[in-house]
Amino acid sequence: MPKKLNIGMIGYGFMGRAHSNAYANVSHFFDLPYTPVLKAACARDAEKAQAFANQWGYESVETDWRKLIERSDIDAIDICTPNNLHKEIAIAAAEAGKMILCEKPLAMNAEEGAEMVAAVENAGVANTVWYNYRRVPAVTLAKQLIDEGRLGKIYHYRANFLQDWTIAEDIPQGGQGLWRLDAAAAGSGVTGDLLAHCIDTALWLNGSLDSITAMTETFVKEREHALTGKREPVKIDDACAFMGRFKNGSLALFESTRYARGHKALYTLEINGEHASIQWDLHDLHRLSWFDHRDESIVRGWRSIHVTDHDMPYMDKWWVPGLQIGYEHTFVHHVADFLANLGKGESTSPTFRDALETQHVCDSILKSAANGSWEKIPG
Ligand code: SOE
Repeated sequence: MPKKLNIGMIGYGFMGRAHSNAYANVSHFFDLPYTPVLKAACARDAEKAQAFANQWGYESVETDWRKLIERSDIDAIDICTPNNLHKEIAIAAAEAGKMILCEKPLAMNAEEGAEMVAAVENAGVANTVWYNYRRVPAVTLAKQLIDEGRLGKIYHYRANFLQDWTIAEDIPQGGQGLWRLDAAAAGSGVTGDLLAHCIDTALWLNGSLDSITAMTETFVKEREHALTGKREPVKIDDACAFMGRFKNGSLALFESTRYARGHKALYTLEINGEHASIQWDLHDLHRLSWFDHRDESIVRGWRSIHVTDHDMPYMDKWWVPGLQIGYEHTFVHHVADFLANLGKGESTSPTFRDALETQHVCDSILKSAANGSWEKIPG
């Protein structure tokens, strides 16, 4: 019989829903040593917190996250707030001995991130950061193929995360939903929000980055602030591109923007190795493209692997081969890994420490863009 793991969820937006869905469904599909219980939902607005709790089946509601953390019936805190609250909540939760599942990016910057790492490591509490795209089965399969050496030496890693939802100048900054445009709440723009996903996946698949040089742009310079009603300077980056070198000698070329008209969430990656190449595209997330130069020349070409067979990562837990899964399942996989690892006393990657490396890369990108410099990644 699995043990119960009582979840205290802070925040009720897009990610609060994605994580709640994962907790609610994981035990139906995975045999695990723990089963999550939706114990309490927390948000400042009591009515909204209650509506969220009713919708997802949380047993109780809190309006002060400190009270939630003090509760002895809560085992794990899930942080789904804007980025500027991650540090304070995570440190308080760690000091109270709670496990922590924190939404990405880890923090506003690496300095904050380092304090959070110290807090969870000193407290010895299980921790993870929700960089969910690692757990798309096709991406996990890419990791397997790379680790098996099938690509040979890696020469190039290319990634993009393109959106187009902030082009209109009359979109305000700040407030619910739009805090991502407010530097005081988000820390940075696309660098921490989108490129951080690409960096997390890249560090996992291809190892650490050594150095980078970057450029950023803020296309709309002023927006009304939802909280003050005044037009205020926009301090986030709307677009960011960087190139760099990985420690394994391969070259990096990354781009993210919210100004690529026609693209809603186009996360693509391509890795070129000595023997073979891989491509993946979030809009077609259940497929992995594979080119192997060792194939006989008359049949050599890109193949599109439909990642649904039961010998492919996570897929034996879902439907029959040929039937695909989607975005929400990546969060289910993350919770499943977290609970399975908890049973073994092991940590679940990306841990706070893993996510701090991504945070260092993001900080270096912003520093390089501001100074026009090449930056060595610290650590
Ligand atoms: C931004 O639009 C956003 O929702 C990110 O915050 C998520 O992390 C990304 O997965 C999808 O886009």
